[in-house]
Formats: sequence, structure tokens, C-alpha cells
Amino acid sequence: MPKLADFPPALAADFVLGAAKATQFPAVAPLEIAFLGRSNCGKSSLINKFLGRRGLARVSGTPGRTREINFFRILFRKDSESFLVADLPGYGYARAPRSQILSWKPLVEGYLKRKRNQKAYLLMDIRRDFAAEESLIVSLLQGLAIPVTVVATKRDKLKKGAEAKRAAEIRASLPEGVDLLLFSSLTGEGRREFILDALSPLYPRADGELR
Ligand SMILES: Nc1nc2c(ncn2[C@@H]2O[C@H](COP(=O)(O)OP(=O)(O)O)[C@@H](O)[C@H]2O)c(=O)[nH]1
Ligand SMILES: [Mg+2]
Repeated sequence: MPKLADFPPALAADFVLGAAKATQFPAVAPLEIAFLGRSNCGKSSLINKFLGRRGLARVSGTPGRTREINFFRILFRKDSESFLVADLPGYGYARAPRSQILSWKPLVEGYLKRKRNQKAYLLMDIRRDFAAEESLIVSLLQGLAIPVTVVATKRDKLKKGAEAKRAAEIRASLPEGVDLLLFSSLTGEGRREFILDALSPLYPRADGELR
């Protein structure tokens, strides 16, 4: 019997729109998964790897490219409901004009404040520390009662020993009740654990068996 853990690419993954203001947000979905993190931390790459779609979210060598919320509608499998993925604009890009930084918060907050079945992933490069910005974002999410998990990206950049050490250090600095996942968009390591976590609201029996 096929296992949920086999996770082929999503059956359908379509770009819906890029929203620069709240009036453009798409209609309600049964589940909305939001991705947050510093520019260049690997959000678009993770979304592509998660869904098994290479060119879906635009991966950029230039930090700070995305200034809109990019929405994707996903049907992961035939037997589940479709859900929305929101690739939120990155922050912390020093060279971005001030006006763009100022426009980040209202747009992102406006989206997160829509009361939906939302889940958030806060991504950070495994080589960096969980910093003040990340801490603020976790507080914002917790204040809105949106469950958040931190994902340490680019784990392939470290050898196994260093990876375990960094993971322990990051875990120790996370606020109470926030979990850490490790991910590599290059190797796919951590994809299975990520999917089990992200799609658990659609598959309440996340024991690996198809219903
Ligand atoms: N080695 C490695 N590079 C990655 C990984 N994820 C992203 N990158 C690279 O990091 C850069 C930024 O990635 P991107 O997905 O555009 O980040 P975003 O700005 O957060 O959307 C690109 O050059 C990616 O190829 C990863 O898991 N491993
Ligand atoms: Mg991006």
C-alpha cells in the first residue's frame, strides 16, 4: 500500500497572483501555509522542493527581489483538499530602499491577520543565529495565534557534526513551544519531515497510511 511518506510531487501547483496590497489577496482556502524569513534564506527554493516543482517559486541570486506576497494553489494529492501557499517577501535586506522595508510590515501583517486556518514556517539559514528579527516575527505570529515552526535551511552547507551542533544551538534559542526542522533544498534531506508537519491538518491520521 502506498505510504503518505512516499510523497511524490504535488499533483497540481499553480501560481495564483502576486499581491502588493490587501485588496488583492485571494479567496479563503481550507489551509494556508505561509513562508517567512530573511531575504535569501531559501524560501522559494524550499517551496519548490516541498512541492516537487522546480520553477514554481522564483529562486533568486539577488536578495530582496520579491516584494509581493506570491500565492500558489496546491492540490497535493487527489484525496486531499487544495491549499494555499504564501511566499512572503523577505526582510533584512540592507540595500532595499527604505520605502520597501516600510511597506513590508503592513502587507505581511495584513495577510496574517486574516483569520484563517493558517500555519507559518519561519525559515533561517542554519549558519545564522536566531536573531531579533526572527524573535519579533515569532511574537507577531504567536500574538495572532498562528502556529509557527522554524526551519533551518541549507543544511547541506554543513557537515553532519556541525549540523547537529548548530541545530542544538538554534533549538536552545527558540521561544518556548517552537519546534525546529532542518531542510536542504539541494538534497531534499528533511523534505519528508517537513511535509508530514505541513500537511498534518489535511491528513489528521499522519501515520503514513492513505485513508
Ligand atoms: N546549498 C544550498 N543553497 C540553497 C538552498 N536553498 C536555497 N539556496 C540558495 O540560496 C539562494 C537564495 O534562495 P531563494 O530560494 O531565492 O531564497 P529566498 O530569497 O528566501 O526566496 C539561491 O542562490 C539558492 O540557490 C539549500 O538548501 N542549499
Ligand atoms: Mg524568494
